[in-house]
Amino acid sequence: MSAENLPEKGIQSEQDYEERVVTSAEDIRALGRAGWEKYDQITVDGVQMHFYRRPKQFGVPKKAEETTKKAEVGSPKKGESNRSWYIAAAIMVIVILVVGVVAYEATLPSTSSTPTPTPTMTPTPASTASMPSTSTTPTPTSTSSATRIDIYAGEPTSSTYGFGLSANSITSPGPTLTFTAGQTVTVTFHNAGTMDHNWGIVDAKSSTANVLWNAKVGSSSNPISVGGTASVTFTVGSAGTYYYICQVDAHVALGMWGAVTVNP
Ligand SMILES: [Cu+2]
Repeated sequence: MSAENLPEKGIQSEQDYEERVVTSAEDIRALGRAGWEKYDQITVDGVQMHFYRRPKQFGVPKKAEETTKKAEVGSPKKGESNRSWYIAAAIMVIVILVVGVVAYEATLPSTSSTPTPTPTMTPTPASTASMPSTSTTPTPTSTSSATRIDIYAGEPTSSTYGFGLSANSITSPGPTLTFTAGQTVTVTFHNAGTMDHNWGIVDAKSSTANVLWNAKVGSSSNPISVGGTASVTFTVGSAGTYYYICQVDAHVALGMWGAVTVNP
C-alpha cells in the first residue's frame, strides 16, 4: 500500500501517522487487532520486518508492547471509555443538584405554607415543653390545686431587659399578671437571657422594694444563672396593685418589671 491511497479522510501526509516496525507474529496480530495498517515489509538478514502505521488522531498507545499486552487481555473499547465518562459526569451532575437543593432550602425563609417545622429564635431549649397557651391575656388559668405560670426573663435588646410568658415573647416591661386574693400560685422562672436574673413580687417598682408573700426566686446577690430554672409556690395576698421585678442592680430601670393585679 502506498501513501497515495491512505484510507482515512483528512490525512494530509505521512506525518499524520505513527509508525511501528515489528518482527514477531504475536506483535503483528496485536497491531492488527488495534487497528494498525500494514504498509510495507522487508527482509533483513533473514528477519522479516513488518511496517505498520496508524493515523495519529486514532489515539493509540505509545508503545507496541503496550498494544500487544492490552490486545491480549482485551483492550478497552472506545464505548467502555465513553461510558465511564458518562457515569462520572452523571455522578457529578447529581452531586451538584443535591448540594444545590440543600443549599437552596437552607437559605429559604420560613414560609407559612410549608408544614415543616422552622427553627425558632428561642434562646432556651427548655421553653417549648412548658410554654403557656397563646392567649393574649396573661391571666393564669386555675387548676385544682395551684395555678401554674411560667415566666421567662431575658434581654429583648442590649439596653432593654424584660419578662415574658414564653421565651420568645419577652417584653420590656413584662406582661401584667392577674391573680385572685388568696389564690395559690406556682411560678416557674426561666432565665432565657444572657445574664443572671431573678424574679419576685414586690410592693413598689424598685429593686430595693419589699418582697411580698415570699413570692420570689433567687435574689439580687444570688440570681438564677443563664439557662437556669427555679420555682416558688405562694399564696396571693389581698387585692391591690403590685409589681414583679428582677432585683439585680439596675435591671428594673432597664425594664425588668411588670404589674401584678390582685382581684378580690
Ligand atoms: Cu435581671
